[in-house]
Amino acid sequence: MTVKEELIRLFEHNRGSYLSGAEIADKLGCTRGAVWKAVKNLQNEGYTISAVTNKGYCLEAADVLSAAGIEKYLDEGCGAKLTVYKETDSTNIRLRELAAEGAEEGTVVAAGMQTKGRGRLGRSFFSPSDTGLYLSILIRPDMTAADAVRITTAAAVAVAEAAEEVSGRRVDIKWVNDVYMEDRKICGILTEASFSLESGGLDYAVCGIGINVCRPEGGFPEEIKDIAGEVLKTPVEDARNRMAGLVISKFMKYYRSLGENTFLKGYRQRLIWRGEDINLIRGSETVPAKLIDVDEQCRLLVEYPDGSRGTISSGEISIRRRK
Ligand code: BT5
Repeated sequence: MTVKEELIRLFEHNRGSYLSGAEIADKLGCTRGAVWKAVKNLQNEGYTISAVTNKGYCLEAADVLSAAGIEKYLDEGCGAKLTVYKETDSTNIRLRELAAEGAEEGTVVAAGMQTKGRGRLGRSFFSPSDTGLYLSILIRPDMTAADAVRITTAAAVAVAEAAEEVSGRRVDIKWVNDVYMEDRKICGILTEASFSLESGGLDYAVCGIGINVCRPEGGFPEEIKDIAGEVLKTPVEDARNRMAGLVISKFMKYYRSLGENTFLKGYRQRLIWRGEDINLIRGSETVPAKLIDVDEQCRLLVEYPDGSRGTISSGEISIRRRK
């Protein structure tokens, strides 16, 4: 670990308290000059560190995403191995590379900003700096392609619970991969999987989660200004690290009991538009239906205008409420 990484860990565990340069140098086994240099580096990365003569250095309230910051909120034994970037193209792309190189289950790539955030079907996911949280979790489950939808649905429940805990507000889930608050999308989930040609089973899956924790400065761009929302109306200290720690811990908990569908109750409780008229949209085709529920396989249960019922697998279908 570099002096800078050790220093941020020390600061994170002593938030709000002053530590003298000599004390830090002693704890980290380096020179005071090296401490000063590391402090400067952290300040350049966006950490607010005050330096006061005769008192030392202090990490002020800040919301900078970091491995040490996230670790504070991880459940013991959750088994996550974190790599955190200030900025990257897409955490899913980064993690898929690591997965192909043999990275272990529980490897997580998180970023404070993405330049090529991806949604489903080639759509993009707006991923500005400072206000959003973008993370991907690697798992290597023994499951078939049909069962892989549970990964996305379990992640949606993990995000919903975390957002409720941090904001105190109610969260809804729109089948299959969107998380909503007050009719606005606060999170999208994209699970990308790689299958083994020999077994036909899953080799690995990368579950990518993008959350608008706060409102971006200047608001959301025109294309999504009527759709997107944020978890927190007013910023809360350390919100992104806390959200990240909670989401990862909750997801890993649900993942460990994926076969027992322990997340399904939480998914159904938050399922949006139950009993309402919706349109099922596949490409240019639109089919009217009523949303009934999700079944044990996380397929959408719908009723058509002629009274017949059907189940829809996630695939390439989107749903919209009929006004
Ligand atoms: C998703 O796709 O919502 C999945 C988004 C997954 C993003 C995460 S971030 C970490 C990881 N790395 C990645 O590169 N991706 C994952 P979809 O259901 O296709 O929705 C995309 C649509 O949501 C867009 O076409 C917009 O209409 C809308 N949208 C885009 N950015 C948004 C945002 N920040 N908040 C709310 N809605 C957004």
